[in-house]
Amino acid sequence: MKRILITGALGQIGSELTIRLREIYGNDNVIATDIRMKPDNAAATGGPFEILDVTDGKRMAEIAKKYNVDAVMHLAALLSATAEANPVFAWNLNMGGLMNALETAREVNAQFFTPSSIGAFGPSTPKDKTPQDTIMRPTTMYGVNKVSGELLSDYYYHKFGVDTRGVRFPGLISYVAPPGGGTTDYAVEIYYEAVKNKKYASFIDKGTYMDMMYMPDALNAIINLMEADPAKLIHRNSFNVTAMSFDPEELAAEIRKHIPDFEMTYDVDPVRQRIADSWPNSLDASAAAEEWGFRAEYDIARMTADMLDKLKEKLS
Ligand code: AKB
Repeated sequence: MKRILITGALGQIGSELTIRLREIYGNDNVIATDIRMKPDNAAATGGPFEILDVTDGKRMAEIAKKYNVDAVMHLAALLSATAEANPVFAWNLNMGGLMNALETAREVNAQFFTPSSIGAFGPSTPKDKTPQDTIMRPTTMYGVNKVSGELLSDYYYHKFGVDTRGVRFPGLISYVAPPGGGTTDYAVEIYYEAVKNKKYASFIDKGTYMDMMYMPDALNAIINLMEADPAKLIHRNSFNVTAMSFDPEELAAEIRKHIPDFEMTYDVDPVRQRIADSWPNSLDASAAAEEWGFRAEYDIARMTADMLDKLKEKLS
């Protein structure tokens, strides 16, 4: 990777990934794109930035050619709860955007990354230590998009030789840019509310276990996978990755170690609860560890201490 085009660069992952990649590869070698400019987002102002609606394949290819990119990182997508509320729009945006990004990578002969998700699994998937290769029959539009995306990426690899790579991300937790419209978002909101108000009403019920990961580990996973020796990759789209699995009660208990009077209540959202219930409790990430050395640094304790420190600073 020398010159990288990122779509959705001002979103939850992109806001931090763009900056990390600019540190590694140089400011001018990371081209951030998003559907709108956010002047207060450092990813938009610290290097090249272009407005791009990912459903416009012609413009995407033009930008890739203008900057002579050799890697495309396609992050722009609707998350699970938003996709469930707007399934047709989600199909058009998530799949249309992905097709355009794959076609762009094929046209300019670029390496390709796009994230899949724990949402690619469904109720008939084994729930605990979910294997890398297993039943994938998701019951959400987001999940249907993610499985289709994994298959399409494999298709572009086998049919056209595009160097496609991907990971199945769990819920991603960060203090920089908020997620929007996801099922795992409770695990981000809880920290903001703990710092601001010392209480939180969770829209996901106690006893609901989902995989999670702190953003620094997610960024390392993307960069290490993209730099991995292709000869060592048996799997490509996509690798199970995870750092921890917890339910809302366990997260609240961890927060109470720092904010003893933190109060947790429940106001369960049936739509997001149904989505969460269809996802695994915990993933087996051993294929990622074996094939490209994936390893997470942050567990729930280390992540919570860092999140609360950083948020106290940010919100003061
Ligand atoms: C979501 O909740 O939709 C995402 C995901 C797990 O893919 N955070």
